[in-house]
Amino acid sequence: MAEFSFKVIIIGPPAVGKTSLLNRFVHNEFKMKYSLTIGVDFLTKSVEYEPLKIAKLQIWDIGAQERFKFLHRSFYEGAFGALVVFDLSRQQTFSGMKTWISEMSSILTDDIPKILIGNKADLIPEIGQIIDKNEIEEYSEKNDCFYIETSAKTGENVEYAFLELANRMVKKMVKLLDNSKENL
Ligand code: G3D
Ligand code: MG
Repeated sequence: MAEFSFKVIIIGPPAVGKTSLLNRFVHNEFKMKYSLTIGVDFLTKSVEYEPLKIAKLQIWDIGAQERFKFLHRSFYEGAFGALVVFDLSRQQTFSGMKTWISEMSSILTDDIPKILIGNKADLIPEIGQIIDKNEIEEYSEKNDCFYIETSAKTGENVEYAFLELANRMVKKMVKLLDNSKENL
């Protein structure tokens, strides 16, 4: 049985690869076409964050609802971790991603572990570094994120990103449980 179960959300501007990352992680596949709605609200996958220690991730993809701001609140509610995605091949998705972070912090009262993802790293050798790396790292640090570059297409770092998030959520949960024991 899983020791912990977490709601995880994937947020970020359209077409940065959120659904592709989720499908790469859960099904280990990359399809060229996903319909705007994936038809399910979330996918679950268990990860071994330490030998023989299992955490169950319930991962929510906002899908077509991203266009409807009034639906965002219920999407954020209960999330214990977030993957915040932008597209390394499109500069405007970096500022677009920031809007998602601010919206999330305005809705969730507690800070949750966040992995900042620069996706489509496979395109960099071809198109070069479009977004200033120092700027990304500075932003990441300031906003208490952990930055990872991934490719849903090749699979590079995808598992690592989810595992890193799982580890951070477990650490946070253990700390919260310890604190509540102290207060008993
Ligand atoms: P979204 O869920 O954030 O809206 P999608 O994004 O997962 O639907 O992906 C949007 C487009 O980016 C898709 O292309 C998808 O194939 C492509 N994509 C996603 N991840 C990567 C990646 O790591 N590398 C590359 N090269 N492309 C990626 P289409 O052509 O179907 O619109
Ligand atoms: Mg999608």
